Amino acid sequence: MDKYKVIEIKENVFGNNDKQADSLRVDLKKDNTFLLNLMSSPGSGKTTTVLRTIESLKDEMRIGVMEADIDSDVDAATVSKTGAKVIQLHTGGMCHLDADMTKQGLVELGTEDIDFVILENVGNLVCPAEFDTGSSKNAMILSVPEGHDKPLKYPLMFSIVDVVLINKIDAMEYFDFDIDLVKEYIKKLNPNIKVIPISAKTGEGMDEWVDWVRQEVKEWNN
Ligand SMILES: Nc1nc2c(ncn2[C@@H]2O[C@H](COP(=O)(O)OP(=O)(O)O)[C@@H](O)[C@H]2O)c(=O)[nH]1
Ligand SMILES: [Mg+2]
Repeated sequence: MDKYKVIEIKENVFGNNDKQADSLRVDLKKDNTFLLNLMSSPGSGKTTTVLRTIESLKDEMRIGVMEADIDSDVDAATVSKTGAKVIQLHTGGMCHLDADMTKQGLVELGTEDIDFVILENVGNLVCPAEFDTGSSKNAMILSVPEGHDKPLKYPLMFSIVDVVLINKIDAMEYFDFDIDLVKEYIKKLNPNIKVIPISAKTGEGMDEWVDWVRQEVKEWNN
């Protein structure tokens, strides 16, 4: 049997989310725990990227994963096989996590023995962009089959993240995906953003991604 907890998290409708997010960041900083909020559409490769990231960093830092989903435990079951500490969060129909829900997850996960927590947010390019989870940094994945026009359709998501992974570049030849154009769209929305083309399948580009994570975790703990 794989070992992971499944918890039902509830939205706190009375709190001020921005304030709760700031306060969660202060607590995480004190704890030397770096929280990465990873967002994307369903199927763009979050879980596959999480698996590769754990594989690359598990000997350097203690990693925890919070898998958020409306109802299933599929991703927690997959990630628990890596040996990383993982819990499944059920949002009970909500298509995002807010800071209080994230905190409920972190309390259940237990962060005292964790340096780096990855939150795989609910698959959606709209609602998760509207709620600060209290994360140290925000990342998103855009995969090649989704098309290069997505920054034009979901500008908020592209403007609130620190890094965009362009995933499934191994499949580039089968899709009409203009990587230079997508970078141009993204930089127009968010000039300071980092864009990293990867294939979570073949591992291409993963070194640059993992270096980014390593650097951010180091800075957070300084
Ligand atoms: N060709 C290709 N397929 C990928 C890549 N990354 C993920 N996939 C596939 O895309 C599907 C969805 O991936 P998953 O990680 O579950 O996406 P999530 O829903 O965002 O967590 C799976 O069939 C993966 O094997 C990639 O880099 N290249
Ligand atoms: Mg997933």
